[in-house]
Amino acid sequence: MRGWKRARGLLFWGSVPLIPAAISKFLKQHSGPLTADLVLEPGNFGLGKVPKRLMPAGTTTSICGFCATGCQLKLHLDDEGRAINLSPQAGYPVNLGMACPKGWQALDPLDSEERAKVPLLRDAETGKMVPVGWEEALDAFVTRFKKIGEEHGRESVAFLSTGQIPFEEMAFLGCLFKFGMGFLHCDANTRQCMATAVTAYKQSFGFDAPPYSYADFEESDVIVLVGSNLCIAHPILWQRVMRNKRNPQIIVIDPRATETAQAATRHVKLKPKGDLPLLYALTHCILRDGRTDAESIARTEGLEEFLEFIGDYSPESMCERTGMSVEEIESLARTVSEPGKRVSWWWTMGVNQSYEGVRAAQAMINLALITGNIGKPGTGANSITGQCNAMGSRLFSNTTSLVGGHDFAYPEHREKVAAGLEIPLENIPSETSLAYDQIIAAAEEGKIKGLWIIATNPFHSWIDSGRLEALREKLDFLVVQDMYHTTESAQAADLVLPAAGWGEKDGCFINSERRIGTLKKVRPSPGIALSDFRIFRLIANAWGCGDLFAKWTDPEAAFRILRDLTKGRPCDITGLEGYEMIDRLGGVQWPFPETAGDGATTARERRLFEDGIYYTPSGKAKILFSPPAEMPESADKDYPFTLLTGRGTSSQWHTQSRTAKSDILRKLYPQEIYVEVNPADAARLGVKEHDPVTIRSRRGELVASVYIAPTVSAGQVFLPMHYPEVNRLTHPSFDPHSRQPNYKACAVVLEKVRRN
Ligand SMILES: Nc1nc2c(c(=O)[nH]1)N[C@H]1C(S)=C(S)[C@@H](COP(=O)(O)OP(=O)(O)OC[C@H]3O[C@@H](n4cnc5c(=O)[nH]c(N)nc54)[C@H](O)[C@@H]3O)O[C@H]1N2
Ligand SMILES: Nc1nc2c(c(=O)[nH]1)N[C@H]1C(S)=C(S)[C@@H](COP(=O)(O)OP(=O)(O)OC[C@H]3O[C@@H](n4cnc5c(=O)[nH]c(N)nc54)[C@H](O)[C@@H]3O)O[C@H]1N2
Ligand code: SF4
Ligand SMILES: [Mo]
Repeated sequence: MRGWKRARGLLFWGSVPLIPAAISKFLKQHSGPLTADLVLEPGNFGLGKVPKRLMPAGTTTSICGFCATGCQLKLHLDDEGRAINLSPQAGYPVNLGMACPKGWQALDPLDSEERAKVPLLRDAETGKMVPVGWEEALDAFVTRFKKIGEEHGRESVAFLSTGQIPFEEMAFLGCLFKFGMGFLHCDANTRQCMATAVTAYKQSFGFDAPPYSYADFEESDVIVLVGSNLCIAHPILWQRVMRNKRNPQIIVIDPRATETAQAATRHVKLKPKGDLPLLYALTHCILRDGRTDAESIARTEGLEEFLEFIGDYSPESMCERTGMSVEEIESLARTVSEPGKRVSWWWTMGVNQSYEGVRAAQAMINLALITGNIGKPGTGANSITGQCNAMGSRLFSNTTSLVGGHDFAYPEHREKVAAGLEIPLENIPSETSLAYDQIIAAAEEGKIKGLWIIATNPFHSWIDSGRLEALREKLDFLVVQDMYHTTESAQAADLVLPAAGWGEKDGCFINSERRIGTLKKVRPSPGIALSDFRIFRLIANAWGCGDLFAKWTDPEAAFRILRDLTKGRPCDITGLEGYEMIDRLGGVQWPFPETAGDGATTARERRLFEDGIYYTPSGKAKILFSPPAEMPESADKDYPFTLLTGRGTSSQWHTQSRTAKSDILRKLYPQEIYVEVNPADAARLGVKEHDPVTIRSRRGELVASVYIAPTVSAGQVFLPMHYPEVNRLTHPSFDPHSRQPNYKACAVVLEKVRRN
């Protein structure tokens, strides 16, 4: 039997796309719930057609599947409804007809030969990955994970997922895993990325609510970008800054002279992790000089304690920690508190990826609150999200928060969600999951024995990634569900589930400014790859809990279930009928309650807190702070350089599984790993441009080509995260409140590679 199945798998492998006769034979041989589910999704078998509704006059639209800017792309379709080309959508309120190189080339990664086209299962005897059909794959999935669960309990299987699939899929996964399969621990790569902002907002505002709209970039007098390289990471948001007609001051706070810093009006070359000391010193000056807004302060609580605390943070005492002079700090403090000026604070990974990111983010929130820069045009304490659906994951993934902007800890939330989903209340745990790093640690300790990885590539992207390879040996069963079978994580798997990618499925993303937009299926997925949504349906049925999710028939049905769950929450979107309405309105920012009415539908860009009412029980924002801590691993005699990491070019995306598949994008970035080295350091080390150097940390080493540039200060080096070696060096330290990894600073040593 096994041989037959394997042969069938091989048939699929070798003959993709399948001929219709082979498909119908396959379907006939495999009737029952599995087949019914496969049939539900026309177009999955290579030759299917895209539903007619997606083809108005030969074009349709989709939100880009890379960054959280959320540009809308116009897809040009052939007679069969397949996208053959695309262009940025003119008139969409986000990108106004623009797109960056990744957006323009978004179709390229779909055609790669490295696509996972059939499930692959590791053969116990040979250790090789063998193509199998869906039934065998599902059988292995269910048998192996059930066995682990039965032997070791509900804490022994975990999943790690993503901010890059539609939220309907994220919600299905989170609900299936916790309420259907009955496991507890799950997290996503949003922990690597947004956990700090989530925690900061939740604690300060009472809900994870980025308050701004992109229009604020254009309406601000002083734009402060902290640890944010917009020109590379959010190029279209930089274009929005460039549209600002108020002649704004643009201040970039970053240890590196990034592309954005070079284009700004002022670059504050901060010492790595000098953010919290600097922000407190600025606050000290502003409070000392009374450059505050009484009305806004009246809407806060905790100021008295803060006043006492901030006395210790004079600019004089913070020079050492920030690398700045008293004059520089005083002048910056005046600029960000100029009466009558609209000041907006924006931050990204330079802040979030830190051992004290939450407090640094809250230090900006505090500054906005005390200077009255919130709830008004051109203001805000604004976290820019990273992945296309990071915000969707925050509201709907059912990992850290209970689906729909709820909390696992509150009985009334659990009751509401149980009723809304029509599932037994006892299926909803009151405990929260372990965070990502705790899941990894539990796997290392042998407590977690089964791991399911969906749309993320931690064997490349996780901090101190060398640990994952060692951990691999400890896992009884590792499942990776990805578009490609060649990612570092997929290659480590026991079972690879082939997933459809962006462009091959429907659903919604939520961008940085809380705007919900739709994506469309405009391509069949290759081989027998299925959308993640369909894979979760198949797993639900195979696991025996399909009945619980009977109403989750397709993404839009799931959307409606999720929409109804948000009723009465800050993220209430009950005013949305469905996908067609979202498209008609040009994307819709949450909240959008039933009561929003037509007035709200015409207000295309909305910010929160215009009424000064926050989501805390008192309605007031909380001022939160704690003393800055020491860097977990700073440069020393043996490891004299501070290693910074981040995005390299606008054409590279994370672990490069997608962007490396585009011929055009590949021409736009360096193929080999390079390290930015200050000219003085290069001279001292005796290295020239393009010389190979070994970079070693206490955890691992790599060889990179030298790129001599004054963009980094002496004593610092920068490595782009897109090369798999980089995270072998990073130091596994975490913010205590958000458990976000501290990717951006650790100690390394550089040595010239001696040629024989
Ligand atoms: N082209 C491209 N665009 C992307 C992505 C991509 O992979 N490629 N990824 C997307 C995702 S998921 C994310 S999260 C965003 C990330 O967007 P960004 O956060 O803007 O990008 P990074 O380069 O990771 O980090 C920003 C800056 O933080 C600086 N930094 C390092 N340490 C410190 C510090 O201690 N303090 C301060 N103030 N700054 C510091 C770095 O020098 C770097 O220039 O980009 C999104 N957009
Ligand atoms: N040193 C260092 N490390 C970092 C960072 C840093 O600044 N420095 N940044 C961190 C940040 S902010 C982030 S967000 C992470 C990103 O880290 P990852 O999430 O690991 O990176 P990606 O390459 O985006 O991985 C996404 C995976 O999902 C697959 N995929 C894409 N679409 C789909 C789909 O629709 N379905 C399925 N099933 N699979 C799909 C892709 O092929 C890819 O393998 O990296 C983190 N790592
Ligand atoms: S800026 Fe972001 S959303 Fe816009 S096209 Fe580029 S990657 Fe896509
Ligand atoms: Mo991210």
